[in-house]
Amino acid sequence: MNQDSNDTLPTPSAGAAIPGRRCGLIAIVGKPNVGKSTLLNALVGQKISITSRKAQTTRHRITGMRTVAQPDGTGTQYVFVDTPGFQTRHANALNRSLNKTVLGAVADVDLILFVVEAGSFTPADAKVLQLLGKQIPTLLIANKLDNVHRRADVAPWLAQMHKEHEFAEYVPMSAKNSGDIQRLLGICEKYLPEQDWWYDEDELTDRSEKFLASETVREKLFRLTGDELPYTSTVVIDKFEEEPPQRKGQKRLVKIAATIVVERDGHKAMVIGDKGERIKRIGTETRQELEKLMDAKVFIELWVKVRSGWADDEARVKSFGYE
Ligand SMILES: Nc1nc2c(ncn2[C@@H]2O[C@H](COP(=O)(O)OP(=O)(O)OP(=O)(O)O)[C@@H](O)[C@H]2O)c(=O)[nH]1
Ligand SMILES: [Mg+2]
Repeated sequence: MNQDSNDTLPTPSAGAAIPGRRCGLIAIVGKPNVGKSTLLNALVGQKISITSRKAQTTRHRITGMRTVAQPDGTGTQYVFVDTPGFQTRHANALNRSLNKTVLGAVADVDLILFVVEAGSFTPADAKVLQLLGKQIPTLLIANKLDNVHRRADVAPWLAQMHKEHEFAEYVPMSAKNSGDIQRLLGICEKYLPEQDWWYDEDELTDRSEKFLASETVREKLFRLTGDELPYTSTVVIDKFEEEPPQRKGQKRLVKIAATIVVERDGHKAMVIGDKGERIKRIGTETRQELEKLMDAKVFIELWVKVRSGWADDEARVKSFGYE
């Protein structure tokens, strides 16, 4: 069962050049936890990709669009692709699948944003960089600049990066700074070809509401369980039903049932929490966020199931919707 049939990139329609219109694909790539999804959300202007302070949050390719249109109909459509953090450590089935997603996403893009943490370039960063072909223009995004306590340290580090690696441009910035995001949009624009837009102006993502629902549960799970819950948990949507509004002025109703799949009985107890308190909170926070995102009234029911070893099991990883 694939949770979303949308794990593919848009197929550019023969790319007719439209004067004054630009459109293209920009992949966001890097090791886990450097801020790729935070960057995607800021560039799109709306949260569509989940984030957390733990590594391995993103597990799918997630496309987010931003269209900057001029009154005369010209302008630029940026199609950003968020990817899982590239895994260099454990080679289980889940990680192999995540890496496959990354490699698939960088193949046919116009521009790559290679994200690292400002002031740091580790062997894990080098490994990800190695995967990227030299043919596609690549920007070094030195993110989390706001975290660098001594700004004076950044200049020599950047100089070193200039010397050792050939990027199209070097961009020290913070995904949490709106001025930096505007500047980055300006930089990206010139790498996009002149052609018509692929999506409607107001489209933000090609992902379904069902997919966003499962991701939101996963984000709350990660955020509310502290460091004790390993990353080998996942979420499966068992039911996603919509009912139209009963009366005018009311919102539609979305009924969701989801199962959180964990590896061990101990993990199940952690997710449920004392007297069911934690799972209740996961449900409440998910519902509040989805009601805003979907502009609907949401009912959500959560279950927890133990499936030991699922992340090592190729077939099971596939059955949970991974590539
Ligand atoms: N201070 C600061 N924190 C940031 C910035 N960008 C992201 N973060 C934080 O870094 C953590 C990881 O962010 P994510 O966007 O989930 O990182 P990611 O690269 O998508 O992670 P994976 O999907 O696991 O590979 C979160 O706690 C973010 O709030 C930034 O510019 N400054
Ligand atoms: Mg991410």
